Amino acid sequence: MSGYPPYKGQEASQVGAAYAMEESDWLFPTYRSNAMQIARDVPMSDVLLFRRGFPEYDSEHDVPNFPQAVPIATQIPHAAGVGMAMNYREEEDKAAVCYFGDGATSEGDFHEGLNFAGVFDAPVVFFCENNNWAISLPRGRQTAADSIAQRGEAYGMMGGQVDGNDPLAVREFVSSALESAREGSPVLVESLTYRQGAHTTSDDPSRYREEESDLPAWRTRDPLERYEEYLREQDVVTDEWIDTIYAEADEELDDAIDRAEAADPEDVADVFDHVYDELPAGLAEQKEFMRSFAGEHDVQELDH
Ligand SMILES: Cc1ncc(C[n+]2csc(CCOP(=O)(O)OP(=O)(O)O)c2C)c(N)n1
Ligand SMILES: [Mg+2]
Repeated sequence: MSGYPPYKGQEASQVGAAYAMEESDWLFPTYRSNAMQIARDVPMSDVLLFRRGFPEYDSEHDVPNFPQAVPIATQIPHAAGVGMAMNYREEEDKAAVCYFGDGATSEGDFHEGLNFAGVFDAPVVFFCENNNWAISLPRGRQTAADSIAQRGEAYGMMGGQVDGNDPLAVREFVSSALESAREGSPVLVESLTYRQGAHTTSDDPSRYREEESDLPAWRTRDPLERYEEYLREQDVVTDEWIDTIYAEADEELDDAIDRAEAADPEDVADVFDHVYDELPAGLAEQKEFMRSFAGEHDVQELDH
């Protein structure tokens, strides 16, 4: 894979939000929201294959998930536009959840998307997963505003914060936000969580984040451990059940890795497709060059 963005610590936030959605609602994911996509029926092997350069979601699942956005915040105006389209088409039962990070809120697309959604009553929940980091930039340097949620007010929409390490709280909060969105009032949700791992597998957080900083406190609030403890206290799970779940998850993951590794490498010249209906002459030439270059060289070399 060219690199992988982990989401350890953000599982509850993502799965809680995904479970608040109806199957027919649209999800606008990013490279980070893989737990959300898996909860929305995207096979784990597809998530891994995407990182190997394969087009997304070839498998037969028809849950309305947009392709994941890698350019920061570009999905926000897309979600506003899809929400407006739902209004034009009088699809009153539908809504969209647009996922993005704290860093995305400093992009122009954030402001344009929320502004359109506010003016045109788009049925969209803007789900900002504030994991406290945008690569090496901490949340405190991202905005001088006290919260991200309060920025919703500037666009005439309700904004609210939720404990992103509590799956039940997130589910509850996003459910009511979706209800409001379906009635024509979009909502900005700020899910408070923490990126426990590196930004991606090519990042080294020890270069900008002290191990002793706020990490230990957030680790004690790890959503998986906390929820497991809660379920145990409620006496709704047994040790045996938990062991089975972990064993099944391991097996599922092994299978996904096997599938992802078994696929032949993609044609590197594919990067030229899917932008233009008809490739302009200059790009067609470059595509041919890329093909013959790849034929003469080890494809792996091109990864660098
Ligand atoms: C338009 C654009 N600018 C810069 C980048 C490089 N980049 C990749 S991830 C990232 C930080 C995003 O942080 P955040 O929105 O908080 O999302 P997170 O990675 O924490 O999920 C940046 C700047 C990009 N992908 N797209
Ligand atoms: Mg972030």
